[in-house]
Amino acid sequence: MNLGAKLGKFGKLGKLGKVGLKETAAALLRAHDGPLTRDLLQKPGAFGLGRVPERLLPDQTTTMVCGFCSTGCGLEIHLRQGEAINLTPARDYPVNLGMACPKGWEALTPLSAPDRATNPLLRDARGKLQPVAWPVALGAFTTRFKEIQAKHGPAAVAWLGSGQIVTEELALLGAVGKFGMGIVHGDGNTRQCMATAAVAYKQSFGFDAPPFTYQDFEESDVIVLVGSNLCIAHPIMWERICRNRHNPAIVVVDPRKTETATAATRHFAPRPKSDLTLFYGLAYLLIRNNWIDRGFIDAHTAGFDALAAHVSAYPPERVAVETGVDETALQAFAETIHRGQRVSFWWTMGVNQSHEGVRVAQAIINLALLTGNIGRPGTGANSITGQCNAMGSRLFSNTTNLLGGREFTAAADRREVADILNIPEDRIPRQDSLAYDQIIEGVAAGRIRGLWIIGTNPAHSWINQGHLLEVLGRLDFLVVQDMYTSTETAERADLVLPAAGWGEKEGTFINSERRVGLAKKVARAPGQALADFHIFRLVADAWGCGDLFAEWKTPEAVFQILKRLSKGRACDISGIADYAMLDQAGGVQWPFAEGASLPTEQRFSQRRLFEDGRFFTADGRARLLFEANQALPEPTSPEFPLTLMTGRGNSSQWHTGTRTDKSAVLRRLAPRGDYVEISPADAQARGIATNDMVSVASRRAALLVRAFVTHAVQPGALFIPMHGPKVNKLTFAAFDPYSRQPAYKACAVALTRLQAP
Ligand SMILES: Nc1nc2c(c(=O)[nH]1)N[C@H]1C(S)=C(S)[C@@H](COP(=O)(O)OP(=O)(O)OC[C@H]3O[C@@H](n4cnc5c(=O)[nH]c(N)nc54)[C@H](O)[C@@H]3O)O[C@H]1N2
Ligand SMILES: Nc1nc2c(c(=O)[nH]1)N[C@H]1C(S)=C(S)[C@@H](COP(=O)(O)OP(=O)(O)OC[C@H]3O[C@@H](n4cnc5c(=O)[nH]c(N)nc54)[C@H](O)[C@@H]3O)O[C@H]1N2
Ligand code: SF4
Ligand SMILES: [Mo]
Repeated sequence: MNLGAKLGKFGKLGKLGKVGLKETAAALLRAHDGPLTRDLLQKPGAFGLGRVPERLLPDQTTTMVCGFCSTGCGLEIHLRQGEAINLTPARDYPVNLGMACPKGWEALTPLSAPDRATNPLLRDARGKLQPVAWPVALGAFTTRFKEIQAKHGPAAVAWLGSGQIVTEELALLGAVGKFGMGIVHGDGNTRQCMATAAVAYKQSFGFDAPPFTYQDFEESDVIVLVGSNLCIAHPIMWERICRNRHNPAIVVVDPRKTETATAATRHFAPRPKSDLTLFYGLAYLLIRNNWIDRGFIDAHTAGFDALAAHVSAYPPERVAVETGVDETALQAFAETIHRGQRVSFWWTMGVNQSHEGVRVAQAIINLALLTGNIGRPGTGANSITGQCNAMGSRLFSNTTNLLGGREFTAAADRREVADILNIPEDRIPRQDSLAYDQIIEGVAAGRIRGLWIIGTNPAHSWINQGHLLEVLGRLDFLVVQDMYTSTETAERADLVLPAAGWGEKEGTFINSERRVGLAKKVARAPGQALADFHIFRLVADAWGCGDLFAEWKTPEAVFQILKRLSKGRACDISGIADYAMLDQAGGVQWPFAEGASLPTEQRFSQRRLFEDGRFFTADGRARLLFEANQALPEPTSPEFPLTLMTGRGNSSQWHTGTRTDKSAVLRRLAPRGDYVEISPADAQARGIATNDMVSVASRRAALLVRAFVTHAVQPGALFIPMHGPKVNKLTFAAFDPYSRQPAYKACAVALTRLQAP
């Protein structure tokens, strides 16, 4: 089918005219991939465009994965003269089957925003950010960071990365940072998001391995969603549930009556942060009624007797008092699980962002293990991921673990990586990185003086913002590498490095179901902005360690390195030949070892883990793990009597809004300004009506927002979306002790109506 005919299918696109091969070739000539390192330093300005992959030539429509959430939908990008002009959801892609949410539909718009970073910016003597040429920027980067390291030791420079850049970039950053520049501490925004699930899986299953495939949404007869507002945060996963033909019971566990709870068949609304008690209470009932799978437990798990003893202290009477879920409801919940033939448990931030999140996640994992609901279609203890490449960052960012899920502290692992990468072993740190919050505290204490922030906006998104802003101000040198100059974090930088974004560069993302998908370059980055990949290569060269990474020339070359790093491990991707194979297959789920084959039709390309009941622990058994409840870090008090929860507000706003706020369509779909959800009881007690201006105050700050009185929240609780820039002024910096993930979803606040002037 020629381009005109192909695009003609989409009414929205209108008439495109003919795109001649000549014009395309000219576009290809204008765009080049060139050796972007030393050449570039000598010839600034002659770079930046990357290669338009040749496979785009024949039909001018190409499929690539979305760069917002972890669903990883396939989008068909329609090109004219080598550049994207529009997109439509891919119908054959096994993830989304022709669907996309508003962010996906609008994914190209943020690329042309006027506040794109087009030049490196360096703060001058008068404190103003001024455009500079790349060589000057790289000079400042290396001089300042090297000075800091020389004076205060290598660990005095740290980085914070992102689950929103491609795996190849994450691996290059991790390798250049730790093996090249001698940086000891690097972490990323995946800590805010997935650390709890990663640690829970590692402890329970022996590897950070979400077991499911999206087809499980369609195969289950009972679907339990915990702390997950799937309808707005992962709308296409919700669409997959809507395709389920087994008339499933859909059970939502969320203190709020969310969009998802409203669409469910049953909603349990426990008090905020009472999940651990609730799930131990369910385990109690399942065990007491003998609604468990003894055969599975004996063959494939360890720790049953101890768990049974532990949960015996959680009878329904206690659970009802502590959670607010009454005994009849609890009994019904247990029965629903028992009756299900294929029960799947799914969780997201309502679980991960908690002071005891790891144990809550494991309490959910325990329910799946106790009832043998794992390794079969429609089952599983399934953590839903957040960002498009949180899974890539969990495996290959060289931050929380050594490349490929290895240990920095294990000599054998270090040797293996040194051999695979052909680098001296003593370049590999022998210690774990500090976690994000510990890096921030390192800055506060003066141990960390230089910080390099890539693809994340902590000045908006980090917990207890007042403290963070104060701490950022103490840095000797702050480098921010972002697509935009206007982010709250970039505005505080000493040096801004302009980055290309999704759509302007190549590489792979790993989605929630472990599917490696391809992102492509379909647009030119503006001005002198460069792909993060090229920035990292330039940094390596400027630093003087470029030779160590001679093999890491292009994203696809790095993909080949990732294959070697994964070989023989749980996350084996050595069977994926190259990008072309990913492209043709509609992504490939790990593990996919050398020699494995794929079904011919993309949509049958589905795999789940643990079908043989063997887990990644040494003895092959999953661990049943548990612990006593921990006190809420900031309980309510007479002065601050309400619990504030935060999270996603709607399907068209993405986090700190740097991208989604640039689309007029998405702005239209989102509410204007900050608001707080208040229960009718709490509103009435304070004389508050919808649209009144109210103050929500915590011990740290007060926020003025619009009131939204709704039955969605229970008395005693409030909810404010995370998209407003000041929400985190209120939040209390508490962390899960094992995952060090911030507990964004509970702090004590007071609510008052502002008097009319
Ligand atoms: N539109 C949109 N989609 C997104 C994102 C976005 O910014 N915008 N971000 C992406 C990312 S990175 C992530 S991590 C995901 C997050 O996806 P979700 O985790 O689904 O989103 P949240 O709104 O943060 O939290 C989910 C729910 O947890 C509930 N909750 C709060 N406290 C508790 C509790 O104690 N127990 C229980 N059981 N529930 C509780 C909240 O009421 C909320 O409804 O979304 C992804 N998708
Ligand atoms: N109160 C509260 N706070 C929260 C949460 C909550 O539920 N409540 N949720 C937390 C969670 S789960 C998450 S994931 C975080 C997200 O927090 P952030 O990571 O701070 O949020 P984003 O807005 O996605 O920021 C990504 C930044 O990277 C830039 N960027 C995008 N693509 C690229 C690229 O390719 N290269 C480079 N160099 N830059 C790029 C964007 O412009 C943006 O500035 O927020 C956390 N904060
Ligand atoms: S659901 Fe997620 S991956 Fe799919 S289109 Fe929306 S933002 Fe993109
Ligand atoms: Mo997230």
